[in-house]
Amino acid sequence: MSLAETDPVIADLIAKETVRQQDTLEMIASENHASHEVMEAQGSILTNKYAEGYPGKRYYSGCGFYDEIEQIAIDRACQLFGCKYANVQPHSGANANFAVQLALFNPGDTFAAIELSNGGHLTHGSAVNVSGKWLKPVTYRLVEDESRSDWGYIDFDSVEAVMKEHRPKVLMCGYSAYPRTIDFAKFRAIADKYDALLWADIAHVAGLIAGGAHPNAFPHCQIVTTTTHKTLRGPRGGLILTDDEELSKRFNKAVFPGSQGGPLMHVIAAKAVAFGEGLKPEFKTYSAQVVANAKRLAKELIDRGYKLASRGTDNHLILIDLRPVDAELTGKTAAVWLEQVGIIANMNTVPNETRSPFQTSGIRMGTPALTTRGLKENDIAQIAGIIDRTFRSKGDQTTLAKCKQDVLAICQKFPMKHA
Ligand code: DSN
Repeated sequence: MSLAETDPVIADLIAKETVRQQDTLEMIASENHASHEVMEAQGSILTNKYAEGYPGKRYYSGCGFYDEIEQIAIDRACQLFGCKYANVQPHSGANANFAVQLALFNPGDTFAAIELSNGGHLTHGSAVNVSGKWLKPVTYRLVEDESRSDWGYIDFDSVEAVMKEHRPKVLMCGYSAYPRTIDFAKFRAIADKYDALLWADIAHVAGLIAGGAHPNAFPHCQIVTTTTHKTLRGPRGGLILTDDEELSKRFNKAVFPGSQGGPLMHVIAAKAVAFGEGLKPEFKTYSAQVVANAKRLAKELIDRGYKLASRGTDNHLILIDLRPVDAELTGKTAAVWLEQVGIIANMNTVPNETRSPFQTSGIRMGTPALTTRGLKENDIAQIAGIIDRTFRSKGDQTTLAKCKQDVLAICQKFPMKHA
């Protein structure tokens, strides 16, 4: 029996979502289209088994094939990122970060990370997350002075200042909305100076690192966490990496039994498949194209009068400040208009933000998913034109309808391969 026969309601919603993905341009910087093979592993019978523990050390019988699968995932992750130890069990990036915090800190301990409004993540010390409730984050910032050529880049003076003042035991780098290359070596020099461990959350750039389009976090960082579904294009999940045997043992304990129960073995198999894809030469081509596409998007929008955080991008994403083009247009409204025309993106705060995080003056956009569909620079230039017409439409329905037709034509030209 098929799902369509046994549960037509859910089957119908999946079918509708497939059409939605096919007929829209996915520009949320943290999303991608996983391969059919990744989804095949994720949708397999491996979901049936409990396998608490680690390869060779399980609590339940019948885990022989699961040991092999998990070990392959671990080995491929280590090969992909050039490190010695991997825990492939975190259910998400947030779970990976929580496990690292559980392993390293006692309640009330201090760690340094970027301010959330400057491109960080909830798990990097937000007051509404356990990392901010139980720990004491101290924060550094981006360069705020717009007369400087490095405006919008990491302000390493503020990194050094926060380390000097608070002497936290961990310095975190890695961001959710930072369009520039992360200088891991520079961070390590500061961490070493203040006897801190360096932890990179590479969730956004993991695929670029795997494909050689962004410098590697190793050997500079002692701790690396990531998601597996963004630029890395795997199943939704998390990963912890290190070169340090002692730390790896602590992380393993913190994942299980510290914070998770049975591993999602179907997802771990899908991670193994994705890491295998990441090791192929085609993934290098893909990662380079993601960056080339983002750079072209940045150029086209700057040429049309938009202000971009840090004035451009080195990676897969851009942050558009809408204020110079339309002082009244909020990120929230712009995202609604974009969705109306079939372009999916999210509102985002921008440097020197004047609005609340629920309205914002900016939009974050990325190119990982479009690149998976096969779009290249000239296609991106065409999309930049549509984005510009959408933002300048003042919500005029005739203009938006025309933009939607143009989006649909692009979607039909580049069908989603994995549907
Ligand atoms: N929600 C993710 C993002 O969009 O960047 C971060 O986890």
